[in-house]
Formats: sequence, C-alpha cells, structure tokens
Amino acid sequence: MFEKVLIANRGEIALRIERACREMGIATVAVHSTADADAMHVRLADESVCIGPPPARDSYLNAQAILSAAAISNADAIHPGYGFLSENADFATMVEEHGFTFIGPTRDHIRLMGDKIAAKQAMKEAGIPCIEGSDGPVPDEDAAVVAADKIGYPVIIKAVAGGGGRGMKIAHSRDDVRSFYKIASAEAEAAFGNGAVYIERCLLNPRHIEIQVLADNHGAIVHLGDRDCSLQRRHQKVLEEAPSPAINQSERAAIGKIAVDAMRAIGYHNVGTIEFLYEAGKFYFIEMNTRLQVEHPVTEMICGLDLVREMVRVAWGSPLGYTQEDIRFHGHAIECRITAEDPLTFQPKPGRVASYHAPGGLGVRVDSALYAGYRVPPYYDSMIGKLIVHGASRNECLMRLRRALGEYVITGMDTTIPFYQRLLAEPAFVNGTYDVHWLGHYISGTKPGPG
Ligand code: MV4
Repeated sequence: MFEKVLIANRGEIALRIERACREMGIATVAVHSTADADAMHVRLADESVCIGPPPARDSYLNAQAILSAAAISNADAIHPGYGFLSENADFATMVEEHGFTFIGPTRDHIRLMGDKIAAKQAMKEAGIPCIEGSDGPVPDEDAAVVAADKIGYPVIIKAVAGGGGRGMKIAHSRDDVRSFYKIASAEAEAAFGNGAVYIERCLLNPRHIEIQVLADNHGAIVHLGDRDCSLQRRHQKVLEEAPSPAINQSERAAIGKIAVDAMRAIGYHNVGTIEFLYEAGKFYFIEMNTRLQVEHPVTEMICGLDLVREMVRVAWGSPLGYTQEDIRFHGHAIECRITAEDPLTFQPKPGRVASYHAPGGLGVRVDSALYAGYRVPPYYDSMIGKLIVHGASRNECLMRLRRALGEYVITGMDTTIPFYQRLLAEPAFVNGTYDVHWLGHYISGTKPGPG
C-alpha cells in the first residue's frame, strides 16, 4: 500500500482525505497557500508544504508547485479531491509522468468526459439513455436554427467544453436561438477557451439524479445507488440526498445496472458519477464527473463504504473484494452545504470564527475544517462545512436535520444555517416534490423587500 499520499486540495475535503489515509496507516502531506498556513488540514497532516500565494491559480491550481511538493516530500501518490485540478487530464498525466500515482480515474476518461459531446457519444454507444439533440457542435446560428427546428422547442444551448450549467441558454423560438447562439458561444469561449456549443431538447421541470459508480482495475464494477441533487441555486448544489425521493426501487436498480454496464463497456476505473436529468419516468444523461463529489457522504452513510478509502485501494491496484450483491443500502441521508454567506442574499461573508460548536448525536456527521479563531479566507469557495444526517427514513432525516441545525454554532460571520432552518419548513421540500428550478423560485420569492 502507498506509504505517503499528498493531498492536492484544502478545506473539508483535504481533511476528509487525511482521515481516510490516517485510518489506513498512510502518511499525509498537506499543501497550502500562504492564506491557509493556519488551516486545519495543515495542522492534522503529517507534513505540509507551502505551494504559493493565496490566489488559486498560483497555489492549488499550480501543477508544477504541487508536483515539486510531492517530489520533496517523497510522496507515492496524489489525491486531487474535487474542484481545482481534480478533472484536469493534463495534471493527471503530469502526475503519472513524474512517477506518482494519480488517485482517481484514468487521464483518458477524465479527458473524454471533459468534452461534453464526446462524452455523450461514448455513453450513448455504451447504452446510456441520452436526450435528443444536435449530434455534434453547431458551427453557426443558421445550423443552430436548423437543429432546433428538427428537435422541437424549447431547446437548450450548451458549451461543448462546459459543464455545471455554465454558459447554458434556454431558447423557446428561432429568434431566441439566433440571439442566444452568439451569446452562448461567446461565453463559452471566454470561460473555457472553446466557443463550440451544441443543442438539446430542453426538459422544463427535470430533477437532477446521479449514480455513483466504483470500479477497480480488474473488471469489478459496482454502483452505490443514486443521489438527488435537484436543490440547486445558480447551478450550485445546495442540498443533496440519497436515495432520491422521486424514484422507486425498480427504477433505481434499472438505471444502476445501465450505469454499471456502460462503465464496463468503456473500461472505467475508480470513482465516477453519472449525472442524469429525470422527468416523467425517464432518465437522460447530461454529463459524467470523473472525480469524488462534494456530496459523496450521503452515499457513504446509506451504503457504509468509505469512498476515499476505496479510491486509494483501487489506485493501489487492490480488487474491490465485493460485488453488487454485497452492497446493501440502509435508510436515507441528507447533506446541507453550509456556506459563509448571507442566509437571505447569499452574498459571500467570510470572516473569523469567534466560536464554533458542531452538532453530534446519533446519525449526525459534520465534515468541516472550521475551528474557533479560524479566519475563513476570501480567496476560495464559500463552503465552510457539510452537515450530513442519516436516518432510517427521509422523515427521520428531516427531524434530525432540524435538531442538528439548531445545535450548530458558528459565530463571527453570517452562515446559511438559518436558510436551511427555513427550508426545512417548506412543504415542497418536505414532501420531496421539488425540481431543479424550485429553489431559484423559492429564494427569489423570499428576497427581502426594499429598505
Ligand atoms: C439540461 C436541462 C434541461 N434540458 N439539459 C444544468 C447544468 C448541467 N448539469 C446540465 N443542466 C441542465 N441541463 C436539458 N436538455 C436543465 C439543466 C439544469 C438547469 C437548467 C437551467 C437552469 C437551472 C438548471 C439546474 C439544474 C439543471
């Protein structure tokens, strides 16, 4: 087994990876920017290396600095976490070329799934249901109109190099397509350095349901159930739960098998998440994430596996050691992403943690790197922790979540805890009938009046 792993990330996910490594007897190397010198992931690691000034592009996105840190600390492998370089195929390649093991999927699968057209084509050939659309990028607005007419309105224009909803436009008419095509292409060029866009039939009220898969290097592949991530604000997931309240056991088993068969067809290794839109009883592939996801804890809570440990084991070359029949799901889990933001306007409000007390008790998990006295740096994502609850049913999770949120003390800055306390009283959330647009409408409806 690896003797030393460098964690190329920060915050709660760096801590999460450290915890799994420490339990496996693997030494850990933390990397940090000068802004994170006092961060908990640095304190808990066996050793740490400063990799640059605060801006992510000079530190956590600085591949050369990270590889140098791995070399001087004599690490065997690098775990990228999520975000930053976790889905950068060039980085995965550099890691392997420098003699370290990249703990994650292969560089080829990372690259394939980063191209949304190639990904969709590969998944379609592997038997994954996809939504009808232009079979490739549309080169100009005339071609976009022809494609949209053929598909039928409304259509959605997406960036080939995009993902996560960036640069997406919904068009209800030919005029919309003409005007939005140029905007979407320009936004894609600006955001991804690639202005290519494609078109799909637009689902108006879908849910976002994703399937967690895990494969070793010897042909064993399992799915670890589904997660419902339909509660989103501006394409940022806010709350996730497993299993989805919108699908039944037979749908779950069917889409899980389709996912596993597709992973086998493409020879996938390590963790992966296949994202679907779900509407009127049908699943439609939207994209595949070749990384560990923020919301992985809700899957861990219902299946009892430590996904980071499984990533490390698989990267080492160990067999999974279990089959789909061995995977058992128990109960329900819900995760709230706690952010240092105004609970009404969601304006980022980083600051210094004056006092900190995390909730506990049966079925409560907090993944956070906060501590009393810690100053949340303004340079990175505003997520300061994840509150996860597990229970025998969704209702038990709701009761437990209400109780845990009431216990959670973070003073010295605004957090979204009060937002979640209000959310848990909303009927559409409580009865689980929300789609991907519901939260946006709910929040805009609650924006404070003038004055
Ligand atoms: C869609 C869609 C409807 N129809 N594709 C959003 C980000 C990325 N995961 C894909 N997304 C969507 N793709 C088709 N064909 C709806 C979404 C979507 C969404 C769209 C607009 C506004 C908010 C949204 C939130 C989640 C998903």
